[in-house]
Amino acid sequence: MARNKIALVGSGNIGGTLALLAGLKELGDIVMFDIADGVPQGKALDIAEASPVEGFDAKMSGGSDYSVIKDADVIIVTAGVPRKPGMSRDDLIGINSGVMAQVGEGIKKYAPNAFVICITNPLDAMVWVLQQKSGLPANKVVGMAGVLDSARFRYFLAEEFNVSVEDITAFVLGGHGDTMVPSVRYSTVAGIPLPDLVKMGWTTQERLDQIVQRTRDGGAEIVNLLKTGSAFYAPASAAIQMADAYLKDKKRVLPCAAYLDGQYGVKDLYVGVPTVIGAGGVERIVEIQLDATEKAGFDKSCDSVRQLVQICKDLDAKKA
Ligand code: A3D
Repeated sequence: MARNKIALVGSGNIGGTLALLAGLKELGDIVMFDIADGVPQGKALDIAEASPVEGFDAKMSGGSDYSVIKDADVIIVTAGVPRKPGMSRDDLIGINSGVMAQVGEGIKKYAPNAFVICITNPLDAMVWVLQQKSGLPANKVVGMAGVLDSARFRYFLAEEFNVSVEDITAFVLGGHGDTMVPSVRYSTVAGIPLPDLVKMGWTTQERLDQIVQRTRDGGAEIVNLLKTGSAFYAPASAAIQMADAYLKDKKRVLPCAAYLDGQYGVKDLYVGVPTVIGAGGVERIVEIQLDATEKAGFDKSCDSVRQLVQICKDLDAKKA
């Protein structure tokens, strides 16, 4: 059986980490692409040279021509620019929407059967552009944000309760930005919902509110520490989990930026919701009953994503 082919479009900080993780997990052969000629080739060779030590078999290659992504099974897109301190994700829209248009064309031409995971920010708007420009079915184009946001939430909760990160499930809805909606009542420690843990005296509502806010600001916290770019280890881990779910048909229930066509009362928008990911791509959108506060937060988040998508449409119309 031939190995799967994983194409990484963008070979910067996240792209390099993706290649290493995909190699270590033996997800398939990996091809890296970037406009900065030499970088994808150099990183691919460097990681290939780690394979005898780490004990994994995967072909690693790189290039600057879209033909290298030909017939990829999975494509993970990080091409574009990241944030610097003082910038919001939305400040990236002018440059990155143009990049998504190019990447979409490349995917349409060379890998129309791929499962595409977008990471480039501002995420929910960029994955919308990527789906439009690639012409791939909406269930095969998805955005990574929820797995990362909920991982951050889980990590902060594990620290608060002094329990294993593995025993915490966390649930985050909405766009990847300041308006994201971490759901307290659907997040648990070994099945015990957070509001019950407050009643049990494990934490206070005030502490939980602080953790929710820290989760919302999780990206900015790293940007302010690094000063030269944004988070890359955890974002790469999150996208690899999604790729793994698709390649192994695991039917994982993962929060992703998925295309909504009426679910949650939203149409023609990518936004973070729980999904089932398996060999069919996004196989199902899990529609939970939102309470009034969650619904208000979710609607506000959708409005801000809608505004960004409109900016992308206006930029595209100007170019045409
Ligand atoms: P960085 O290390 O700068 O890598 C980006 C790469 O894209 C660079 O190597 C560039 O040369 C390359 N590139 C630029 N333009 C093009 C193009 N037209 N075609 C192909 N390649 C191109 O950034 P990074 O890896 O740290 O981050 C990549 C993206 O992910 C940024 O937009 C970040 O904002 C975003 N990001 C998203 C999350 C989410 O949770 C959604 C988290 C962290 C970062």
